[in-house]
Amino acid sequence: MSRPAILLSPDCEGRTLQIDRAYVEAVVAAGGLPLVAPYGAPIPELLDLAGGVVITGGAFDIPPDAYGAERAPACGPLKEERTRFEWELLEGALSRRLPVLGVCGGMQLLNVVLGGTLVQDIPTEIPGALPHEQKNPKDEPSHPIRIEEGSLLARVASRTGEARVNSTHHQAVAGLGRGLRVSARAPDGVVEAIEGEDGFVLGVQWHPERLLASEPWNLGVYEALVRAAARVREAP
Ligand SMILES: [Mn+2]
Repeated sequence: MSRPAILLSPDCEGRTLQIDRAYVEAVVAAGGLPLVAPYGAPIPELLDLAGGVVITGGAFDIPPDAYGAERAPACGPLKEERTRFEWELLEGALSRRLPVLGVCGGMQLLNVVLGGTLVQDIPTEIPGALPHEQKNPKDEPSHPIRIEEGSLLARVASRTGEARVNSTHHQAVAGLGRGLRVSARAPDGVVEAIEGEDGFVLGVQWHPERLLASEPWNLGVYEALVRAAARVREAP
């Protein structure tokens, strides 16, 4: 069986598009074929090739007007071209019922595209929250989460209850988007994973691709995406 293609959304710095190789390595390790989806390429034709899509994370925030909020002083920098591209890619993937994984900011975008809202800055909006911007290296875990029994996440991670994840975000899911449910939270209540009701639609607030060595259950997240993508490509 050939490897199903998994589209990865890149980051941009000026006119340069770039991707953390951890995403590429995780998709390859999971049996998929990673393809970087460049801004400016026709999205419908990219999606014709794809078995699944990963919306990646980055050091930027989603424009608050996308979810009907005033921009708070603590909201971070925006990358509006990137958000527009990822929004269209995500909407296209969801409308085709392609498997989708949103990572970190990609999970937040998944929520917003489906009509949900965000916490613009955890430290100023959630007093007493855990540190969600870890100081230790990203390939180590920093805080626990609790995974909901019976969730898609529990199946793909092969575990329920407590697990440890990395954390490099200052925003979080607030109001849930249409058809989404929470599948993991941190001990302070911050939403750490969301998922759709059917098909493979999963958002994780941490970076599973950076934890393959220290918390190997995270490979299961990418393996489940690739298995779902293989089923899409084999469907008549
Ligand atoms: Mn976190």
